[in-house]
Amino acid sequence: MSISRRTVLASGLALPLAAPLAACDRISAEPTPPNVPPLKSVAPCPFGAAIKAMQIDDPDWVALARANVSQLTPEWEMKMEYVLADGLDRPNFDRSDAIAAFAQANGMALHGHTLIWYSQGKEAFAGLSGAAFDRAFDGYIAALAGRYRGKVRSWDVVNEPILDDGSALRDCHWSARYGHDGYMLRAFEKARIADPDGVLFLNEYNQESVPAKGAQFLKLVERLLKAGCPLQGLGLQSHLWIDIPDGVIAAYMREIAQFGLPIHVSELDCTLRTENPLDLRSQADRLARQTARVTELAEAFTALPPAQRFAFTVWGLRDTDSWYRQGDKDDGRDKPLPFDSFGRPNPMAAALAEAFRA
Ligand code: 9MR
Repeated sequence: MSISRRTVLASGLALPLAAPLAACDRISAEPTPPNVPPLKSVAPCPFGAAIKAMQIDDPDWVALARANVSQLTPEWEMKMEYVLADGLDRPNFDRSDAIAAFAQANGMALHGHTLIWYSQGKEAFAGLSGAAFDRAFDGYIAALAGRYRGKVRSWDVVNEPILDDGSALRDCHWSARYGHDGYMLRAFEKARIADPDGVLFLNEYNQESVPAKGAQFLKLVERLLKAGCPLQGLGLQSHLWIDIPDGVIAAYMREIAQFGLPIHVSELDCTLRTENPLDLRSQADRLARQTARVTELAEAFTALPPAQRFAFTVWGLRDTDSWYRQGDKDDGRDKPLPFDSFGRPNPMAAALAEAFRA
Protein backbone atom coordinates (compact mmCIF):
# COMPACT_ATOMS: atom_id res chain seq x y z
CA MET A 1 0.00 0.00 0.00
CA SER A 2 1.45 3.37 -0.87
CA ILE A 3 -0.06 5.10 2.15
CA SER A 4 1.29 3.02 4.98
CA ARG A 5 -1.06 1.17 7.27
CA ARG A 6 0.79 2.89 10.08
CA THR A 7 -0.30 6.28 8.84
CA VAL A 8 -3.85 5.06 8.66
CA LEU A 9 -3.81 3.30 11.99
CA ALA A 10 -1.91 5.91 13.94
CA SER A 11 -3.44 9.06 12.57
CA GLY A 12 -6.90 7.78 11.90
CA LEU A 13 -6.65 9.13 8.35
CA ALA A 14 -9.09 7.53 5.99
CA LEU A 15 -7.70 5.69 3.02
CA PRO A 16 -8.50 7.92 0.05
CA LEU A 17 -11.44 6.51 -1.81
CA ALA A 18 -11.35 7.53 -5.43
CA ALA A 19 -14.05 5.38 -6.92
CA PRO A 20 -17.44 5.63 -5.28
CA LEU A 21 -18.68 2.31 -3.96
CA ALA A 22 -21.94 1.19 -5.49
CA ALA A 23 -24.24 1.14 -2.51
CA CYS A 24 -24.48 2.10 1.09
CA ASP A 25 -26.37 0.10 3.67
CA ARG A 26 -29.17 2.63 3.89
CA ILE A 27 -30.08 2.23 0.23
CA SER A 28 -33.08 -0.01 -0.35
CA ALA A 29 -31.42 -1.84 -3.26
CA GLU A 30 -29.20 -3.58 -0.71
CA PRO A 31 -29.40 -7.37 -1.10
CA THR A 32 -31.33 -9.29 1.56
CA PRO A 33 -29.09 -9.85 4.59
CA PRO A 34 -27.87 -13.41 5.01
CA ASN A 35 -29.30 -15.62 7.75
CA VAL A 36 -26.53 -16.02 10.28
CA PRO A 37 -26.55 -17.87 13.62
CA PRO A 38 -25.39 -15.95 16.73
CA LEU A 39 -21.63 -15.70 16.24
CA LYS A 40 -20.84 -16.69 19.83
CA SER A 41 -22.74 -19.92 19.27
CA VAL A 42 -20.56 -21.01 16.35
CA ALA A 43 -17.15 -19.54 17.23
CA PRO A 44 -14.60 -22.12 18.43
CA CYS A 45 -13.67 -19.83 21.36
CA PRO A 46 -15.08 -16.72 23.06
CA PHE A 47 -16.34 -14.32 20.40
CA GLY A 48 -15.36 -10.76 21.27
CA ALA A 49 -16.14 -7.22 20.21
CA ALA A 50 -14.72 -3.80 20.98
CA ILE A 51 -16.91 -1.65 23.20
CA LYS A 52 -17.11 2.08 23.91
CA ALA A 53 -18.84 3.00 27.18
CA MET A 54 -21.54 5.03 25.39
CA GLN A 55 -22.70 1.84 23.64
CA ILE A 56 -23.98 0.56 26.98
CA ASP A 57 -26.74 3.17 26.59
CA ASP A 58 -27.62 2.09 23.05
CA PRO A 59 -30.31 -0.62 23.32
CA ASP A 60 -29.74 -1.77 19.72
CA TRP A 61 -26.02 -2.25 20.33
CA VAL A 62 -26.69 -4.03 23.63
CA ALA A 63 -29.16 -6.45 22.00
CA LEU A 64 -26.73 -7.22 19.19
CA ALA A 65 -23.88 -7.74 21.65
CA ARG A 66 -25.94 -9.96 23.95
CA ALA A 67 -26.90 -12.13 21.01
CA ASN A 68 -23.47 -12.47 19.44
CA VAL A 69 -20.71 -11.69 21.88
CA SER A 70 -19.19 -13.47 24.87
CA GLN A 71 -16.15 -11.20 25.44
CA LEU A 72 -15.46 -7.45 25.33
CA THR A 73 -12.39 -5.28 24.72
CA PRO A 74 -12.59 -1.59 25.69
CA GLU A 75 -11.93 0.25 22.42
CA TRP A 76 -10.22 3.27 24.00
CA GLU A 77 -11.38 4.04 27.53
CA MET A 78 -8.80 1.74 29.16
CA LYS A 79 -5.91 3.48 27.36
CA MET A 80 -3.60 6.14 28.79
CA GLU A 81 -5.23 8.72 26.53
CA TYR A 82 -8.42 8.36 28.56
CA VAL A 83 -7.21 7.08 31.94
CA LEU A 84 -4.49 9.75 32.24
CA ALA A 85 -6.29 12.60 30.44
CA ASP A 86 -6.27 14.62 33.69
CA GLY A 87 -2.69 13.69 34.56
CA LEU A 88 -0.84 10.91 36.31
CA ASP A 89 -2.22 11.83 39.72
CA ARG A 90 -5.86 11.84 38.67
CA PRO A 91 -6.56 8.62 36.77
CA ASN A 92 -10.06 8.23 35.30
CA PHE A 93 -11.41 4.74 35.73
CA ASP A 94 -15.09 5.67 35.48
CA ARG A 95 -15.67 4.39 31.98
CA SER A 96 -13.52 1.28 32.23
CA ASP A 97 -15.38 0.49 35.48
CA ALA A 98 -18.69 0.88 33.63
CA ILE A 99 -17.51 -1.47 30.88
CA ALA A 100 -16.27 -4.02 33.41
CA ALA A 101 -19.61 -3.88 35.26
CA PHE A 102 -21.52 -4.32 31.99
CA ALA A 103 -19.38 -7.32 31.05
CA GLN A 104 -19.94 -8.90 34.43
CA ALA A 105 -23.69 -8.22 34.43
CA ASN A 106 -23.99 -9.85 31.03
CA GLY A 107 -21.77 -12.85 31.67
CA MET A 108 -19.16 -11.64 29.18
CA ALA A 109 -15.40 -12.00 29.62
CA LEU A 110 -13.23 -8.87 29.51
CA HIS A 111 -9.92 -8.39 27.70
CA GLY A 112 -7.82 -5.45 28.94
CA HIS A 113 -6.49 -3.10 26.23
CA THR A 114 -3.85 -1.77 26.54
CA LEU A 115 -1.22 -1.16 29.23
CA ILE A 116 1.81 0.14 27.31
CA TRP A 117 1.59 1.57 23.77
CA TYR A 118 4.15 3.68 21.93
CA SER A 119 1.44 6.13 20.89
CA GLN A 120 0.18 6.86 24.39
CA GLY A 121 1.31 8.55 27.58
CA LYS A 122 3.75 11.01 26.09
CA GLU A 123 2.08 14.05 27.62
CA ALA A 124 1.38 12.42 30.98
CA PHE A 125 5.01 11.27 31.31
CA ALA A 126 6.57 14.46 29.93
CA GLY A 127 9.01 16.00 32.37
CA LEU A 128 9.60 12.77 34.27
CA SER A 129 13.00 11.14 34.28
CA GLY A 130 15.00 8.62 36.26
CA ALA A 131 13.37 7.13 39.31
CA ALA A 132 10.27 9.32 38.93
CA PHE A 133 9.68 7.91 35.46
CA ASP A 134 10.14 4.38 36.78
CA ARG A 135 7.69 4.97 39.62
CA ALA A 136 5.09 6.32 37.19
CA PHE A 137 5.58 3.47 34.68
CA ASP A 138 5.43 0.74 37.31
CA GLY A 139 2.70 2.51 39.23
CA TYR A 140 0.47 2.86 36.18
CA ILE A 141 0.63 -0.85 35.41
CA ALA A 142 0.12 -1.75 39.06
CA ALA A 143 -2.90 0.55 39.34
CA LEU A 144 -4.66 -0.48 36.12
CA ALA A 145 -3.86 -4.19 36.07
CA GLY A 146 -4.39 -4.36 39.84
CA ARG A 147 -7.79 -2.65 39.65
CA TYR A 148 -9.12 -5.19 37.18
CA ARG A 149 -7.43 -8.25 38.62
CA GLY A 150 -9.99 -11.04 38.66
CA LYS A 151 -12.24 -9.01 36.34
CA VAL A 152 -10.22 -9.30 33.15
CA ARG A 153 -9.33 -12.59 31.57
CA SER A 154 -6.30 -11.20 29.78
CA TRP A 155 -4.29 -8.08 28.93
CA ASP A 156 -2.65 -6.54 25.91
CA VAL A 157 0.44 -5.64 27.91
CA VAL A 158 2.35 -4.11 25.00
CA ASN A 159 0.70 -2.86 21.84
CA GLU A 160 2.25 -2.34 18.39
CA PRO A 161 6.01 -2.32 19.07
CA ILE A 162 7.10 -2.87 15.44
CA LEU A 163 7.63 -0.38 12.61
CA ASP A 164 5.24 -0.71 9.66
CA ASP A 165 7.83 -1.96 7.22
CA GLY A 166 8.95 -4.59 9.71
CA SER A 167 12.55 -3.35 9.62
CA ALA A 168 12.91 -2.75 13.36
CA LEU A 169 11.16 -1.95 16.62
CA ARG A 170 9.72 1.53 17.05
CA ASP A 171 11.53 4.24 18.95
CA CYS A 172 9.29 5.74 21.60
CA HIS A 173 9.37 7.37 25.05
CA TRP A 174 9.34 3.90 26.63
CA SER A 175 12.25 2.55 24.57
CA ALA A 176 14.20 5.76 25.21
CA ARG A 177 14.31 4.93 28.92
CA TYR A 178 14.42 1.13 28.98
CA GLY A 179 15.60 0.03 25.53
CA HIS A 180 13.52 -1.62 22.83
CA ASP A 181 13.10 -5.04 24.40
CA GLY A 182 13.66 -3.55 27.84
CA TYR A 183 10.40 -1.64 28.09
CA MET A 184 8.46 -4.72 27.07
CA LEU A 185 10.24 -6.96 29.56
CA ARG A 186 9.57 -4.46 32.33
CA ALA A 187 5.90 -4.03 31.36
CA PHE A 188 5.28 -7.77 31.31
CA GLU A 189 7.02 -8.27 34.64
CA LYS A 190 5.00 -5.52 36.30
CA ALA A 191 1.76 -6.81 34.77
CA ARG A 192 2.55 -10.30 36.05
CA ILE A 193 2.95 -8.94 39.58
CA ALA A 194 -0.21 -6.82 39.42
CA ASP A 195 -2.37 -9.60 37.96
CA PRO A 196 -0.91 -13.06 38.49
CA ASP A 197 -3.83 -14.80 36.74
CA GLY A 198 -4.52 -12.69 33.65
CA VAL A 199 -3.15 -14.08 30.38
CA LEU A 200 -0.55 -11.59 29.14
CA PHE A 201 -0.49 -10.73 25.42
CA LEU A 202 1.74 -8.92 22.95
CA ASN A 203 -0.55 -7.34 20.34
CA GLU A 204 0.37 -6.14 16.83
CA TYR A 205 -1.23 -5.32 13.47
CA ASN A 206 -0.23 -6.37 9.94
CA GLN A 207 1.85 -9.30 11.14
CA GLU A 208 -0.55 -11.65 9.35
CA SER A 209 -0.63 -9.49 6.22
CA VAL A 210 2.86 -7.98 5.78
CA PRO A 211 5.48 -10.78 5.75
CA ALA A 212 8.43 -8.60 6.88
CA LYS A 213 6.45 -7.36 9.85
CA GLY A 214 5.34 -10.89 10.71
CA ALA A 215 8.95 -12.08 10.63
CA GLN A 216 10.02 -9.27 12.96
CA PHE A 217 7.19 -10.16 15.35
CA LEU A 218 8.24 -13.82 15.46
CA LYS A 219 11.85 -12.83 16.19
CA LEU A 220 10.70 -10.52 18.97
CA VAL A 221 8.55 -13.21 20.58
CA GLU A 222 11.45 -15.63 20.47
CA ARG A 223 13.78 -13.11 22.14
CA LEU A 224 11.30 -12.16 24.84
CA LEU A 225 10.57 -15.79 25.72
CA LYS A 226 14.28 -16.56 25.82
CA ALA A 227 14.76 -13.64 28.21
CA GLY A 228 12.19 -15.17 30.56
CA CYS A 229 9.39 -12.73 29.76
CA PRO A 230 6.01 -13.84 31.16
CA LEU A 231 4.48 -13.42 27.70
CA GLN A 232 1.65 -15.92 27.39
CA GLY A 233 -0.37 -15.02 24.32
CA LEU A 234 -0.06 -13.52 20.86
CA GLY A 235 -2.52 -10.93 19.60
CA LEU A 236 -3.12 -10.74 15.87
CA GLN A 237 -5.06 -7.53 15.38
CA SER A 238 -6.13 -8.44 11.85
CA HIS A 239 -7.07 -5.04 10.47
CA LEU A 240 -7.39 -6.54 7.00
CA TRP A 241 -7.95 -5.04 3.55
CA ILE A 242 -9.29 -6.61 0.39
CA ASP A 243 -6.06 -6.90 -1.62
CA ILE A 244 -3.97 -8.95 0.80
CA PRO A 245 -2.65 -11.74 -1.43
CA ASP A 246 -4.23 -15.19 -1.14
CA GLY A 247 -2.56 -17.54 1.31
CA VAL A 248 -0.48 -14.99 3.21
CA ILE A 249 -2.72 -14.94 6.28
CA ALA A 250 -3.03 -18.72 6.54
CA ALA A 251 0.72 -19.23 6.10
CA TYR A 252 1.43 -16.79 8.92
CA MET A 253 -1.09 -18.46 11.23
CA ARG A 254 0.75 -21.75 10.77
CA GLU A 255 4.07 -20.09 11.61
CA ILE A 256 2.94 -18.25 14.69
CA ALA A 257 1.14 -21.34 15.98
CA GLN A 258 4.53 -23.02 16.37
CA PHE A 259 5.15 -21.21 19.66
CA GLY A 260 2.26 -23.23 21.07
CA LEU A 261 0.89 -20.08 22.76
CA PRO A 262 -2.76 -18.99 22.82
CA ILE A 263 -3.68 -16.76 19.88
CA HIS A 264 -6.17 -13.91 19.98
CA VAL A 265 -7.53 -12.49 16.75
CA SER A 266 -7.91 -9.26 18.61
CA GLU A 267 -9.25 -6.46 16.36
CA LEU A 268 -10.67 -7.88 13.15
CA ASP A 269 -12.12 -5.56 10.57
CA CYS A 270 -11.69 -5.48 6.79
CA THR A 271 -12.04 -2.19 4.97
CA LEU A 272 -13.41 -2.12 1.42
CA ARG A 273 -11.41 1.03 0.66
CA THR A 274 -8.33 1.04 -1.52
CA GLU A 275 -5.82 3.72 -2.41
CA ASN A 276 -5.82 3.41 -6.17
CA PRO A 277 -7.66 6.37 -7.71
CA LEU A 278 -8.47 4.25 -10.78
CA ASP A 279 -9.98 1.42 -8.79
CA LEU A 280 -13.45 1.03 -10.28
CA ARG A 281 -14.34 -2.28 -8.71
CA SER A 282 -17.94 -2.62 -7.63
CA GLN A 283 -19.17 -2.94 -4.07
CA ALA A 284 -20.11 -6.57 -4.81
CA ASP A 285 -16.57 -7.33 -6.02
CA ARG A 286 -15.08 -5.68 -2.95
CA LEU A 287 -17.39 -7.63 -0.64
CA ALA A 288 -16.44 -10.89 -2.36
CA ARG A 289 -12.76 -10.11 -1.76
CA GLN A 290 -13.48 -9.20 1.83
CA THR A 291 -15.27 -12.53 2.28
CA ALA A 292 -12.22 -14.36 0.92
CA ARG A 293 -9.82 -12.61 3.31
CA VAL A 294 -12.02 -13.03 6.37
CA THR A 295 -12.72 -16.67 5.50
CA GLU A 296 -9.01 -17.38 5.19
CA LEU A 297 -8.33 -15.84 8.60
CA ALA A 298 -11.23 -17.55 10.38
CA GLU A 299 -10.49 -20.94 8.82
CA ALA A 300 -6.80 -20.71 9.74
CA PHE A 301 -7.77 -19.76 13.30
CA THR A 302 -10.32 -22.58 13.55
CA ALA A 303 -7.65 -25.05 12.41
CA LEU A 304 -5.47 -24.20 15.44
CA PRO A 305 -5.29 -26.72 18.29
CA PRO A 306 -8.20 -25.95 20.67
CA ALA A 307 -5.94 -24.71 23.50
CA GLN A 308 -4.48 -22.06 21.19
CA ARG A 309 -7.86 -20.59 20.20
CA PHE A 310 -7.97 -17.95 22.91
CA ALA A 311 -10.58 -15.60 21.45
CA PHE A 312 -11.74 -14.07 18.18
CA THR A 313 -12.61 -10.38 18.45
CA VAL A 314 -14.10 -7.93 15.95
CA TRP A 315 -13.22 -4.24 16.23
CA GLY A 316 -16.86 -3.18 16.48
CA LEU A 317 -20.16 -4.82 15.60
CA ARG A 318 -21.95 -2.45 13.18
CA ASP A 319 -20.21 -0.72 10.29
CA THR A 320 -21.12 2.64 11.79
CA ASP A 321 -19.37 1.66 15.04
CA SER A 322 -16.05 1.28 13.20
CA TRP A 323 -13.12 3.67 13.61
CA TYR A 324 -13.17 3.79 9.78
CA ARG A 325 -16.63 5.37 9.95
CA GLN A 326 -16.03 8.17 12.48
CA GLY A 327 -15.99 11.91 11.80
CA ASP A 328 -13.94 13.07 8.84
CA LYS A 329 -12.87 9.50 8.11
CA ASP A 330 -16.43 8.42 7.32
CA ASP A 331 -17.11 7.89 3.61
CA GLY A 332 -20.63 6.64 4.44
CA ARG A 333 -20.02 3.44 2.49
CA ASP A 334 -17.33 1.30 4.00
CA LYS A 335 -18.50 -2.01 5.47
CA PRO A 336 -15.59 -3.20 7.58
CA LEU A 337 -17.60 -5.10 10.25
CA PRO A 338 -19.98 -8.08 10.54
CA PHE A 339 -23.23 -6.06 10.88
CA ASP A 340 -24.68 -3.12 8.98
CA SER A 341 -25.86 0.09 10.60
CA PHE A 342 -29.22 -1.55 11.43
CA GLY A 343 -27.54 -4.54 13.05
CA ARG A 344 -28.38 -6.84 10.13
CA PRO A 345 -25.71 -9.40 9.21
CA ASN A 346 -23.28 -8.34 6.51
CA PRO A 347 -21.58 -10.89 4.25
CA MET A 348 -18.71 -10.80 6.77
CA ALA A 349 -20.92 -12.30 9.49
CA ALA A 350 -21.96 -15.12 7.14
CA ALA A 351 -18.32 -15.74 6.20
CA LEU A 352 -17.30 -15.98 9.87
CA ALA A 353 -20.12 -18.37 10.77
CA GLU A 354 -19.36 -20.55 7.77
CA ALA A 355 -15.61 -20.66 8.47
CA PHE A 356 -16.09 -21.39 12.20
CA ARG A 357 -18.36 -24.33 11.41
CA ALA A 358 -16.09 -25.79 8.74
O1 9MR B 1 -10.75 2.16 17.32
C1 9MR B 1 -9.95 2.93 18.20
C2 9MR B 1 -10.32 4.39 18.11
O2 9MR B 1 -11.64 4.58 18.55
C3 9MR B 1 -9.33 5.21 18.94
O3 9MR B 1 -9.60 6.60 18.73
C4 9MR B 1 -7.89 4.92 18.52
C5 9MR B 1 -6.88 5.64 19.38
O4 9MR B 1 -7.01 5.26 20.71
O5 9MR B 1 -7.64 3.52 18.63
C6 9MR B 1 -8.48 2.72 17.84
O6 9MR B 1 -8.18 1.35 18.07
C7 9MR B 1 -6.87 0.93 17.70
C8 9MR B 1 -6.41 -0.06 18.73
O7 9MR B 1 -6.47 0.48 20.03
C9 9MR B 1 -5.00 -0.56 18.44
N1 9MR B 1 -4.91 -1.05 17.08
C10 9MR B 1 -5.42 -0.20 16.01
C11 9MR B 1 -6.85 0.22 16.34
C12 9MR B 1 -7.45 1.04 15.20
O8 9MR B 1 -6.75 2.24 15.03
